[in-house]
Amino acid sequence: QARALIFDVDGTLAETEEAHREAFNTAFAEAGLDWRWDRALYKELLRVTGGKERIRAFDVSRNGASPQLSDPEVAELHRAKTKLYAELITNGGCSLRPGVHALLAAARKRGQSLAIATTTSRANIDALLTVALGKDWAQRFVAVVAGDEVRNKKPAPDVYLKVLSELNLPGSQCLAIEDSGNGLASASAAGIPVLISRSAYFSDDDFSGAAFTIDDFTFISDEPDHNVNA
Ligand code: XBP
Ligand code: MG
Repeated sequence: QARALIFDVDGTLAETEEAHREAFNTAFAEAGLDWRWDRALYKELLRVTGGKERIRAFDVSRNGASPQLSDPEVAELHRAKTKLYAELITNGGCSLRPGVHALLAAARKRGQSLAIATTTSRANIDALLTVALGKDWAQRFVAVVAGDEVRNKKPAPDVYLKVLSELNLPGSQCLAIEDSGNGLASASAAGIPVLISRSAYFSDDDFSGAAFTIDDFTFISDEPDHNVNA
């Protein structure tokens, strides 16, 4: 069995992208921009990982060589988006995907270490997991690495390589749990086998490089999620 399970966050632990999308759109409106990302457009934009990078890519796709926003303006817009996202998650909640609580509990029982490798920011992980797992959530994870803590975001392997060095394990002894083609590429490039759990936005990505592909985690346990939330 794998000695550690390394989890992606967005799309894998929880279906967060609609909250991200709403936060982007509210930030655009509050900044006086006439930008609006509907689901079809957001699905395309999700190919670009990272919120700041996604805003920049959209600006360039619209305005070519003379983008509307400077780098500091992109950073400020993304700061506002991050604040709005945390508010949405903290006030509205966002449950973990079905079976995730059971999977975390089962891994713990088996003695597997848990880790997180994500493109989003630490503030966003904190908002999500404080609601879902409680304020001491970080104690369950041996390593947590977020997007801005490495040079290159997924599909580059950086975030997974940093997790492996914190776990002090080779990739072959771990299992990455992901939902997107970019996540699969990132973990694979770090030498980690990947289990894909298909999510709302990425279900039609190419997962031929994955070790396993499943639709959700409900096979893990018959126990209702709330019984294994300890
Ligand atoms: C998630 C992302 C993130 C979120 C938005 O990718 O790409 O950019 O969409 O979060 P993954 P930020 O699940 O592969 O980590 O705005 O904080 O980047
Ligand atoms: Mg993901």
